[in-house]
Amino acid sequence: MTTLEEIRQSVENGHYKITEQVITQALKQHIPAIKILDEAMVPAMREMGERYKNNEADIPRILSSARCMRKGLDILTPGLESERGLYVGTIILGTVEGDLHDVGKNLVAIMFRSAGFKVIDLGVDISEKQFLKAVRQNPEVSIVCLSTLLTTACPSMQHAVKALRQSDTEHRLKIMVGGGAVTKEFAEHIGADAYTESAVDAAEMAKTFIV
Ligand code: B12
Repeated sequence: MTTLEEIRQSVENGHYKITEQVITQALKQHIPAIKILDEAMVPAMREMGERYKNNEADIPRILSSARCMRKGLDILTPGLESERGLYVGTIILGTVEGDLHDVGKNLVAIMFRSAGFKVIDLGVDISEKQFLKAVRQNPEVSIVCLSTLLTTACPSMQHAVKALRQSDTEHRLKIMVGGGAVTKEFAEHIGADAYTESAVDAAEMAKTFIV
């Protein structure tokens, strides 16, 4: 089994100590952090998502895999950050009110950081008021990213986007949305500037917003 396959399997099995060990080993073998993320960790989490959907994995199992992702990302972050270029800009990021999912959001944070952005990560269950406050307190922010995996939290996303637009009288903000519950059509409908399916594409797209 290759090192990447071992990482993938450890995330699927939910063994975070093994994930940490094998990732450390992979970095010693000079496997790029981005490759470890894209080719082992993200596919493993996707696979667990599929299994959960088909009732082949229960919640404790999913949480173990999510913990592997978190622990693994902690080790990968310095590598991803050193693969980046110069400072590009600042973004605010959060999962919208009513939604506690954070694996995808954390990946978005990592991808933006590795693309050279400073990321102000507000966390999960973030209300429109909290987004607005963060924008007010951080005048250097040019992009706000909202995430949701729950269709029941889509109205919160819509309200937050509307409130951000209304408060942005100088038109300095770009709003990006994503997460499993979001589609391109929904993003257009609520007036977001961009939607991408993956975190890697999100950071690439964001760069095009920065002149
Ligand atoms: C892990 C998980 C959980 C964990 C969350 C742990 C954690 N810390 O995040 C736990 C067990 C806690 C959980 C709870 C619940 N969950 Co859940 N969960 C999942 C699961 C299996 C995987 C999600 C995940 O981490 N995916 C991997 C990441 C990498 O993918 P991602 O988040 O989509 O992110 C990628 C992109 O979307 C994108 N992206 C993400 N955010 C953003 C933002 C921007 C701006 C951009 C551009 C891109 C972007 O980048 C990422 C990487 O490329 C999914 C199933 C699935 N197929 O997704 C269900 C799922 C999301 N959960 C679901 C549900 C219903 C729930 C519960 C309501 C269950 C319940 N009855 O209690 C609760 C809700 C709790 C709450 N209030 O939030 C449903 C949602 C259905 C729907 N459409 O509304 C799903 C789809 C399962 C299902 N098929 O039914 N869940």
